[in-house]
Amino acid sequence: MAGGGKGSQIGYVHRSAAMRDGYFDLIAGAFDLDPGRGRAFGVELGLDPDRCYPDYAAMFATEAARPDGIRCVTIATPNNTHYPITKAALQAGIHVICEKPLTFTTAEALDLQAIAAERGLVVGVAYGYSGHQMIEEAARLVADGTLGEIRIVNLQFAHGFHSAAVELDSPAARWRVDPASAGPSYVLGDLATHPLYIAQVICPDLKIRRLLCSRQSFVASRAPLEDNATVLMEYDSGAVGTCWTSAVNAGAMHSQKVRIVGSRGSIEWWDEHPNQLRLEIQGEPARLLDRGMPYLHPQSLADDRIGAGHPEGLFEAWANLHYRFALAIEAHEDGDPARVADLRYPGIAAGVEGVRWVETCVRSADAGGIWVDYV
Ligand code: INS
Repeated sequence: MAGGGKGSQIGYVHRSAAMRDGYFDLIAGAFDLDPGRGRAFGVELGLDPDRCYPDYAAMFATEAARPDGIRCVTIATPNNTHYPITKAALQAGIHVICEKPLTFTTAEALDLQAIAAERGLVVGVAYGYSGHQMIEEAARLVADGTLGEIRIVNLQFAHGFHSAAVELDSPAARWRVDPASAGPSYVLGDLATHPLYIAQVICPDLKIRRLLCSRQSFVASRAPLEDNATVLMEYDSGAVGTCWTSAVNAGAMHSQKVRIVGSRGSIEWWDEHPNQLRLEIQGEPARLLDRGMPYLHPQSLADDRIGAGHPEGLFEAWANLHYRFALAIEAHEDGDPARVADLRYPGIAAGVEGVRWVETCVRSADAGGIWVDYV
């Protein structure tokens, strides 16, 4: 593991999800910019002190030379380090599971994609919510035509936790609003890429043709990084989309919602109630589909862990993705990546797409909120 040490918002979720099904073990880490604190953290987790490294470069060099060295690294660091750490890992022959957004620029993301392809390595991206069972069900309902032709994609990830300048007291918030560590955006990259990827999973045939973005910094000290943004999208098929993302939606919890509207009906998923999917067919009573129930598509039940009625949550969603990352890694190591061609997981292509989308949104917003082609 690189990053994810003391004070990290997400390190614990990464570790728990990776180890849930026994496919991964935590055996080495460069957990912190402060080597002493990183080492203490690793020892507390039960690691061999010799495998708690001062930095990622030392970890990759030493581990690559060990017969029992790490085969995969989780990167849970601020955004500005994703590109160099992922690149160094791939060059050392190590698979990667990286936080989003994958890089600052599309060019960097494409560079990683080329290296991963050349070396036959997996890069998984932590779009964790996409591992929820009901996202799979949503994808099946669109694929089997239940909704009819898709017309409207309505995305939202708008929490209220940063309605005031909490970054003054919170290191986890501070780097997110600093362009040096966060990159060209705050909420577009940090939040909106989650529902964006979910929409890609549910509607894989929709390709964005052009988009328009308007972004604001309601807490002025965050400028040029936005804490609120609205995006309009047009797809090749004639469908349209919107995405509202915010960290200043005062009073709201996560408010991550995905609504897909077709010519016959709509589905809606909300991450605060991830075990349910609302299905509304025009002219019929609305239905609330529940995780684990036999009326779901067999593929949606494939990941079922504890049967219907018991709430599953973020850890299970992330664990589902880690299970798929593990299958993908095995297939690549066997030299047979085609074996997992149908496996649905956020890989390098999803990482590239997220970065491309953010970059295009920023280009549109900074030109005054104009339509720009999505290329
Ligand atoms: C959000 C949320 C997301 C995470 C973001 C974070 O509060 O928890 O899941 O990806 O980085 O800022």
